[in-house]
Amino acid sequence: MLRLLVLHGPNLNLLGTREPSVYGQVSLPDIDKSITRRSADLGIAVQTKQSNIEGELVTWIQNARGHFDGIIINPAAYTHTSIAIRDAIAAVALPTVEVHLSNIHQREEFRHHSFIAGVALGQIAGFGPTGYLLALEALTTHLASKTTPSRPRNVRRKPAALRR
Ligand code: CA2
Repeated sequence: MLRLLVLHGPNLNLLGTREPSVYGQVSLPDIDKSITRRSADLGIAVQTKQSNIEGELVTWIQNARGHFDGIIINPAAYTHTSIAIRDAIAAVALPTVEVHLSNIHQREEFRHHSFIAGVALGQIAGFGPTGYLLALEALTTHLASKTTPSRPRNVRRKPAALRR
């Protein structure tokens, strides 16, 4: 069974309590519940975690090696500042999808640059909490395509005429 780690960065624990015009009214526990529900439908295992501390996120990413097949992360404000989180993702070499609730490219200039995007499989931004579900689907499809057994490369098939 595929195992995915979902990480939420600083201040995302405030979702649903402040700034609803920017980040909506859905709380983080509600987002986590919908992630868990969709994972069950997809037949995968997920663990969700939130931290306001950069080093804690770095440690969780480092420890993911050997325990998870991929990572979904909303690094929140650390997206725009954290070379440490970027380096941790590059070091564990697990396929990672970057998620943002808002479309960071339509917002203030300082949110346009992501230190994470360059080491991520892809970025999903602007779809609100649905972005996490899109990331689950994308990462599951990506990982399934990597693990589907294929024919050994140097074994020749019989010519069609000789196959029965
Ligand atoms: O759009 C996103 O998901 C962000 O990662 C959210 C971050 C922001 O710094 C990024 O540029 C884009 C901010 C998360 C703060 O969440 C709050 C939620 C409720 C109230 C206040 C902050």
